[in-house]
Amino acid sequence: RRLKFQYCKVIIATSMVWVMVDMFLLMYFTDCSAMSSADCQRKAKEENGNPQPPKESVGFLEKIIPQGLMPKRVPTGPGEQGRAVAVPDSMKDEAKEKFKINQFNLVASDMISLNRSLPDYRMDACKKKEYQVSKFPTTSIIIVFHNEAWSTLLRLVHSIINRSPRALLKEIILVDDASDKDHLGRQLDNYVKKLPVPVKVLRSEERTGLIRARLKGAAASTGEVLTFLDAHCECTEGWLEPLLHEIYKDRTSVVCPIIDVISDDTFEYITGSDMTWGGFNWKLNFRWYPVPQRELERRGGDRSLPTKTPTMAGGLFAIQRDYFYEIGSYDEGMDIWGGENLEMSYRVWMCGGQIFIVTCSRVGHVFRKTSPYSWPGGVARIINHNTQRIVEVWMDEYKDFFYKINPGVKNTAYGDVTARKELRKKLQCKSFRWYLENVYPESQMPLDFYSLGEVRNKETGMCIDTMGRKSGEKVGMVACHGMGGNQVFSLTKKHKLMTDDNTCIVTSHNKKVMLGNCGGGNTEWKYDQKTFVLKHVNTDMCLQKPIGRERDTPSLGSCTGELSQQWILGDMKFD
Ligand code: LR7
Ligand code: MN
Repeated sequence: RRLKFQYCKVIIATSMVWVMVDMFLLMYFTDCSAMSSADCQRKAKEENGNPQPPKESVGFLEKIIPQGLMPKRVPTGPGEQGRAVAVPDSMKDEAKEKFKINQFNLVASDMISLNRSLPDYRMDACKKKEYQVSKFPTTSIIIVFHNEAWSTLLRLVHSIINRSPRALLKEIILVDDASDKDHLGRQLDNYVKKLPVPVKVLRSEERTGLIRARLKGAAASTGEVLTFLDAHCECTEGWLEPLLHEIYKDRTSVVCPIIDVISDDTFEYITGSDMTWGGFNWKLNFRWYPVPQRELERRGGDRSLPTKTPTMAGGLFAIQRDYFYEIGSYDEGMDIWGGENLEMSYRVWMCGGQIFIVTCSRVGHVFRKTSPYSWPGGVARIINHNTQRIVEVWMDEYKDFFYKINPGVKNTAYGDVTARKELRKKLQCKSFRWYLENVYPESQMPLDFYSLGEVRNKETGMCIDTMGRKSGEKVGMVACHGMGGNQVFSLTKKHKLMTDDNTCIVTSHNKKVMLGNCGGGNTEWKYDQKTFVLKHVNTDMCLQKPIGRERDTPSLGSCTGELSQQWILGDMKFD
């Protein structure tokens, strides 16, 4: 009997311990890992459909449980483990309305914990790498924002704190570019004071644009490396070490993580490919393209090694602080948004540095379809202004591609670029041609070309026009408008009639004139500058005006050399 009593006592004691452990874990699983218990309760309410930015909150459990000892959470809340969030039907109207504020689903974002968990998305080879973290430079993380939402901005800050080695994280610098939202004022100042990492909040009274805002952040930084992030990102496990590793090895390396996609609708975390790199087209739009075979081979097929990239997207990268200034930081003459990423890409490569996508580092970014904020002076004016500053300083004769396709831009003022030209001279930077030959031979800009501009038929006076169509569709022929755009073609020295976005004039198997990929077949044309004839090499036939019922597309015919087969090409440079 006594034994039985003892036995009962043990059971009671054990159950009590378990109840306590349960309570502890329950609190934890409700995902309050960086909140006071009051905030935790509020959070639970929010997750029940009353999203509000938390007023105040402290690094609660993070403070009492030392880093590294945190138990692995069993994530249950909305969006945990990077899952998509379903906005309840009762909130769909509100979600639709609030989408306009930031051009993403704010209601969905507000439903997700600021500490949401994410899977470890790295490839196995990356997880196995061991880094000499103690030797690495420290970093300041610079985040500029204009009217960013509370939940996206703070979820980013929490993801940095939760997933970066504390010893490497010197500080986080938030640069408020003249936001007018209440939650980004004193509420933000108070919130960040309680975080376990130093956070500086800098404010601009006037809207300066992201370029000058980043310069302001950089000037206030004390870390050895500057890491820039857009304000609506989330960092994943192990994101920082591989970036700093590259800079530690070579201070002239500018490094980007793989930029994964956070859905603007559901906030699902969707991994991007490690097989894309950055390029650009004639309009100087930044674009992702497949990494060419040559670059895969350079890495010996090891996809966990950093990929050299001709350009970077611009929002997410790390650079050694002194090197950032040595290489010319940013062009302070650039306004609001746009172009600074290509400017920096050309500058770094042409002036002796290099740019990598570090495939072991993954950071998510909310990609938006349109821009949510105001563009003082108009979108076109700002982008043309910034882009002209790039082409005038860095692109040498290749700037013609941009101007031909956008002739109207020449009328936009772009300010004074002499200081940037002097920088280029002082740093003894190489030519844009060198860049195309050595860094970006896959570029859509032909190294050498005979002509650049309209392709005008001598008999009809009409021009070839892509009509905005794609590869595989027919080519148009309409009145020449002299406004560039879809009527700009280049006859390259590889004898291709090329237009923007790697599209060429080709012929189909039934001898129709079509748009096609420049890397495909049937792309060669020979121009005779005396007879003005454009002969298609594979068929030995000539390009001519539309015939028969097809009145709006050029055709192929047996070569006669008559006026209907004669063409004037824009800006001819035959030698
Ligand atoms: O006036 C402004 N002031 C700001 O502080 C305008 C913007 N900003 C902030 C803004 O709040 C955000 O944090 O600047 C950051 C970038 O602005 P976004 O998010 O509107 O830009 P984006 O993501 O559409 O654009 C990409 O191209 C930009 C060109 O100037 C910048 O380089 C962005 O950093 C860049 N984003 C990325 O590279 C993420 C991946 C997107 C791609 C491809
Ligand atoms: Mn962005």
